[in-house]
Amino acid sequence: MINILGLGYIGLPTALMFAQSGIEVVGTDINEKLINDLNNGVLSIDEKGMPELFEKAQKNGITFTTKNVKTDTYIITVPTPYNDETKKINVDYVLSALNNILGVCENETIIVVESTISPGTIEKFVRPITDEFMKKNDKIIHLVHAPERIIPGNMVYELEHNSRTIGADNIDVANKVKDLYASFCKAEIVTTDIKSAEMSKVVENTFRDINIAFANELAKLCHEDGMDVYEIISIANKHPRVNILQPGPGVGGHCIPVDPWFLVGDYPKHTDLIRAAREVNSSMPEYVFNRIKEIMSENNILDFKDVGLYGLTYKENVDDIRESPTLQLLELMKNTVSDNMVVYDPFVTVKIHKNQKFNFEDFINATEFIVVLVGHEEIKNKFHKLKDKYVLDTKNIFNQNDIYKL
Ligand code: SAJ
Repeated sequence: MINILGLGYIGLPTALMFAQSGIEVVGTDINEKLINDLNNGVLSIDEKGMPELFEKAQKNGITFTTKNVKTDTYIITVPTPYNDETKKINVDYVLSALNNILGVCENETIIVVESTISPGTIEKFVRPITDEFMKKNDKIIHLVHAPERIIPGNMVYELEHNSRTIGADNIDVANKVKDLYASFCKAEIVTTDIKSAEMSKVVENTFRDINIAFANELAKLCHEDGMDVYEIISIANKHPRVNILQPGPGVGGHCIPVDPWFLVGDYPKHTDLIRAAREVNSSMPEYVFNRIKEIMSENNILDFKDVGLYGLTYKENVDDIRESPTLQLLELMKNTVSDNMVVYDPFVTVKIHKNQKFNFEDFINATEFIVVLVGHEEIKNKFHKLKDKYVLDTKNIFNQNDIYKL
């Protein structure tokens, strides 16, 4: 039986996937409401494939609880934020899950950390605790790091089809965990040591952050000199060894804007490029704000309440607002007249801004200048409703001539 600790964006789909494949699974989370909802058949993540997966997992007997469960295989999928000042990883949630496991686990237990952790985290923070526990209790604990790679928006598909990495101290344990993941993962599963697994995960997200930062920097300089950044990227990408990502209003979510900081925090002397990329991406909401003001003054729009921000989530067609560029933009405008802008997102039904609309028509009717910050399908399908409006399209989803771009 596997006990999965932390039923968020990664833990829940992973738990369901194991259960669907016929493995006995218990999902644990400290959030009582979440556990009650799951036990009552209410899913916390709205994504394609999830309802069907949930149904199959329920049929196979998955259970959810706030308690610690006695077993020999645990997977930790809790958040790993960073400390704002030092930029170093905050492992509090991982260590709290670990201590809960050690309170109940059996001999020869395997503890898999799936949460993204900076290189050396297991060695520095986890192993001292398990070593001490093994000495005192005469029980053996095997530590494993098995980072995930799934992208919100396409998680069910990617769980099955993306390659994975298993980092362990010896090949027997690595193979045991590999077999477990192979119950649902059809792609290659690579085995390595723990630190290489930790580092490769952080490197993947840092690579993407740097690539997006390059695109964002290009967007700024192209705008200054009247060049079309999208056309230039598209032409450059025809080179067989060039693949530049897309500029945008900033980088959100809780992976890409977080993981590079772990490296900056731990290796400050060697991370000039990584830090600069983070800074470029973090500067984008402010850049968008300046573009909004430029366009307002060009068109004699005087009142911020005539401006509408479309999209609050961190990217298209998901309901996750963590670290979203729009929230970063709203933070910049807080306590100024610009905070009178109107906001709307079809995926966000809770009130997070004083001038929020909950219906597309109300949003459109209330505004004269629409700033598209997220390329949800909804706005792509309703482009015709924007025909009498000024539009700043920060995601390059429209190709009409009179649309403003970054
Ligand atoms: N973005 C751009 N330009 C682009 C691509 C993305 O500005 O060309 C922005 C998005 O709008 C968003 C942010 O970047 O605000 C991040 O979105 P994303 O779709 O690039 O990635 P995430 O955060 O949803 O998921 C990432 C993925 N990592 C990589 O692609 C290397 C995913 O595979 C990881 O599993 C996930 O982080 C994670 O959990 O670490």
